[in-house]
Amino acid sequence: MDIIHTEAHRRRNPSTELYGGELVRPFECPERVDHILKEIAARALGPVSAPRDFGLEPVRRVHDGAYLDFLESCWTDWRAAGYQGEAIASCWPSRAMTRARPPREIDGKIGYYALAGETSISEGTWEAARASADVALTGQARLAEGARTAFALCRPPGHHAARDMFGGYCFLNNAAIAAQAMIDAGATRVAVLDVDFHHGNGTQAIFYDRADVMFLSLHGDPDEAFPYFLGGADETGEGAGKGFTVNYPMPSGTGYAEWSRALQDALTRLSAYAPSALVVSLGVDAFKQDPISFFTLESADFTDMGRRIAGLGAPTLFVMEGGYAVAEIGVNAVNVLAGFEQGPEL
Ligand code: SP5
Ligand code: ZN
Repeated sequence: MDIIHTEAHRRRNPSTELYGGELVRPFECPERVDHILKEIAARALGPVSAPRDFGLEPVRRVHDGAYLDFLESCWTDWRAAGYQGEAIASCWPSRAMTRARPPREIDGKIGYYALAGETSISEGTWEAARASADVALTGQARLAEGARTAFALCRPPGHHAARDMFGGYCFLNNAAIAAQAMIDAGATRVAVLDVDFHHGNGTQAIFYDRADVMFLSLHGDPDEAFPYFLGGADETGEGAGKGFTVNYPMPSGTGYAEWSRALQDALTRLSAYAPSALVVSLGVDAFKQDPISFFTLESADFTDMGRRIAGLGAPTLFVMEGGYAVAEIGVNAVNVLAGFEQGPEL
């Protein structure tokens, strides 16, 4: 399997995440990628190559221009304001305040564009986020050139990022950017299957009113898990997109028996949709030892997950998302990819 990776992800290395009222070292850290690369090498999964530079045009197909300007200038503006810490939002256009437009000043601007306060913006974040989108786009290009599958080792992750919002450790929605690039290259039906523990609120919102990109997500029930305000089973799309969003929220303690039944249902619906390409938002935070999640998947379950996804028979781009049990992230992610290559049980 072709693997796309760049060391530019290291430019995303914040020292703070707002967690439980404290500033802690972020769960989403550079070592995550080291562990994945180590496992890729140990199991000879395939060649690792660098991304191409696609520029901002394919990113603009998904994200708002003023939002991209904000991401690019945020760190400079924050430092210019005289702050010593990393850039964190502290005021939002809440339900009580409807003057929802980006203010000129950086504190207001970051609150306008933030969907969560845990994620700091730090030096190099924009550069790393751009490189991460290029990793996804390079994977998409491999599929367009005829590859059956590729692994975009994206970091930072993307699925929480909406058209003009960052948060949940995400800035640019790599999976959505790749899916849109597939459409722009002529595909008429693309699907995004999101197996990250958290609901892919950004991806859902981006494609909510469209029938050309189906979105299916298995995740912790938003009643008890981040991102809390999207991801219910009653969200099924709107307008032309009605019926093309499918959510499987599941409660605390969910194990693979129940999780895989949801996956099987998703795969049945996908099979009926018959996409010309599939993007898998590959988070491995459904793992039982994940420090911020509450499903109980075992490492071996990730292999089975990959095998089942292979059963669809669609050209498949895997895009890395979350997973915070850092020591096991390599085994769990590569298990999915190796399971996919192995193919379904006959
Ligand atoms: C890409 C991705 O996986 N993003 C996840 C972002 C989650 N950020 C919020 C974390 C809040 C954790 N609260 C967990 C409580 C555990 N006791
Ligand atoms: Zn996640």
